[in-house]
Amino acid sequence: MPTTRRKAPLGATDVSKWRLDSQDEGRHVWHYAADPSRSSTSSEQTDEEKYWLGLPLNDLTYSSAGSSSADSSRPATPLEAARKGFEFYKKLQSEDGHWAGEYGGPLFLLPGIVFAMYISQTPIPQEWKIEMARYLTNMRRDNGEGDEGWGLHIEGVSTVMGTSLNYVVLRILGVGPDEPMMVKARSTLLFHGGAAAAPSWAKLWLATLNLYSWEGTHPIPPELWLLPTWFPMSPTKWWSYNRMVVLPMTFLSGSRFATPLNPLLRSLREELYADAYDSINWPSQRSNIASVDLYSPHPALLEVVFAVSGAYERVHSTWLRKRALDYVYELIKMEDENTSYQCQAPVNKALNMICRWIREGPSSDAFRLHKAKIRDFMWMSKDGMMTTGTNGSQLWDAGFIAQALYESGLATEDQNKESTTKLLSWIDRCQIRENPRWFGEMSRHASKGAWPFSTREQGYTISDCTSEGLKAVIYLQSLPDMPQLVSRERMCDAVDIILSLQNADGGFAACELVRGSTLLEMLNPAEVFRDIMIEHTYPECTTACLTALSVFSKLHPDYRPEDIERTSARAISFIHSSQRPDGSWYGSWAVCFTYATMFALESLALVGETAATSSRAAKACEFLLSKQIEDGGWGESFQCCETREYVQHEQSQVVNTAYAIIGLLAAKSTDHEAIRRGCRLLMQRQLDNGEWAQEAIEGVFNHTCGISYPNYKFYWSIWALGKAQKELGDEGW
Ligand code: LAN
Repeated sequence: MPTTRRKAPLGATDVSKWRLDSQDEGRHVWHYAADPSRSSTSSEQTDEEKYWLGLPLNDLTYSSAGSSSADSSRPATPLEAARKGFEFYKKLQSEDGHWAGEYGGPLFLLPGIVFAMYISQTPIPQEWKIEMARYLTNMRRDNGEGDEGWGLHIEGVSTVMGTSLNYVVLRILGVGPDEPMMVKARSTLLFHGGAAAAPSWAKLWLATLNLYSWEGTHPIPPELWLLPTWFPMSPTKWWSYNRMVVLPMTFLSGSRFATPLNPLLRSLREELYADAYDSINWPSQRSNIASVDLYSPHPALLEVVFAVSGAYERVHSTWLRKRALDYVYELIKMEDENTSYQCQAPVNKALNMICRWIREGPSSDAFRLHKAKIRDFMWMSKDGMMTTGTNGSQLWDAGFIAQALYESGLATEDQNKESTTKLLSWIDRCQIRENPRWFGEMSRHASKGAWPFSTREQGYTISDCTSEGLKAVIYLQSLPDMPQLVSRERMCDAVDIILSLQNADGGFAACELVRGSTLLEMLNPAEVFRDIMIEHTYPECTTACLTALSVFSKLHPDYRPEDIERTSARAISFIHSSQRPDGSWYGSWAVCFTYATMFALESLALVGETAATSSRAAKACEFLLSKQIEDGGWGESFQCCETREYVQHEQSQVVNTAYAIIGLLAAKSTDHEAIRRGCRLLMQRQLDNGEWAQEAIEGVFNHTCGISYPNYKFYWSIWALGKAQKELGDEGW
């Protein structure tokens, strides 16, 4: 991660004045004390707020770095360390029972929000401007020539996409072109070919801002949406995140909307390019993508499709275009209404907001409602203000914390009762009770009974979130004196959803069934990502579904027993078939092999396949053991996700170590000493106050983009430590 705490050109706000509202069903809304309409800002900052802002906690016993801890005695056993870890972590729990968190990492999300506000002339609050500029100042790379801009994500090298978009953001926020960091960023940009060589998503944003000619982009015709749903290329068969982003993109591309020029934009036209703007041969830029950005080059078939769409654009019927744009607009409206204007993720949130503004204007209800939900994506951190990957990771974190507490035994300890009861009640309220209003029209998978990744309001079904939510509820409700909040009927609804999500190969994808052919990946136009055209099946999601079905059927053996048995058997064969020759599994949603291997080993353990009984589990254990390093830990580099090969991180990582321990325990590995060494590393890394410090970025999507899961260091460590002592005994630590 880039060095933080640099001097930012617009300065900094007083961080002690920031407050987080997180009581409204887990919505996260940061606001600044200077706003007189908020009365709560006069209250003292909570530990939750202080922690995420990087300030010392209220009880200084729990403040990290340099504080004199009252309880600086080192825990003697893993369970003591887990208990101490949770004593700290409990302080960060929101009043309503969930844990908030900084869900940042990608560096192409803040630009979308800022551009949407700029284009629609929505004032950006001054404290946001200051803190956004501070964030980008802190996240800028500074590694010499060619790497002094911004990457795709906070740990990635400078790219044309990251640098061009964030440079424009800073100029909009009021940073001048002569600031030293802007001069450096510009030279990085020009070194890689200037904004002319931007990837297609960045080209589209720049064209919308009138900083790129639409002639320089491959047209994405809105008529795509008029294709019949049985047609192999129909967007209804795509991965839903891709589908929902391309939807407003076709609206903008099909209408060639460009914000009117003004002096700032005119100046940017000069700053972003190596050549004079008017001299650029735009059509020849369409497939010009800087090599530093290029992860998925355009397949030959895509170039053919682009040639056809380019030709079509020249001859298209205005009548059909109008019909297509009207239909696309209807779909945009439905996505907005289905998600109460949260949208599926901030990319389509920002694009939809612009489309609504173009059609209905600034004073429309739709635009007003959109504006009100921007705040859900703006997270204030110690480094400044960022845009988050979704409106948070609330349910995902809540589900794992519950299981970590249950499996470590901490859930039954008296001092944690209040915390676990609140957690259960939050997870209960987060379950989605109905399908969204426009669910058929939007080709959505059913969501009644599902749990989402973030909040119930956002409302998209996710297979593994449904499963983790269900397991968490069943575990917590099994504890003495816990209220029985989620009924059998509601658990059955969740099970119906899980069963409906299995694919032909036995595996589970993220949001929906795999609908399209893998050949559609040959049409992936987003050069910076891979495997985004259709859903794919994953060992992580499959394990979550399988284990949830198993935990549920122990509680309610009479509900759909044959279906559950058949589904589970097929899921296991997916886990078998996705194992790699070296014994590992590749992880798509976190870094990387240790993560997926942990999940897969849990699946195998369910059907009795452990190191002693199954060559598959034994091979997986060998793989894990071969990656343990001298200090007892495990550490994977982010490069694993990109190269799909194991690359050692320079340093062991708390989260990888925890995954490996949990995996080895699930497989009943007989190498107890390796597990103990892993635990000792986790204990050494624990600070005197019980917390663990932030290490490398934990998450990933689409193989290239890092995304932060800062809560992982807490609950995976607590889980691994607690489980290790439970299984290996109290002695010998
Ligand atoms: C997520 C975050 C959570 C993640 C898990 C639950 C961890 C995973 O097991 C299933 C897939 C899922 C739900 C997931 C899918 C893609 C998301 C939504 C993200 C990585 C968070 C951000 C990302 C989204 C697509 C970002 C916007 C970028 C685009 C390419 C549209």
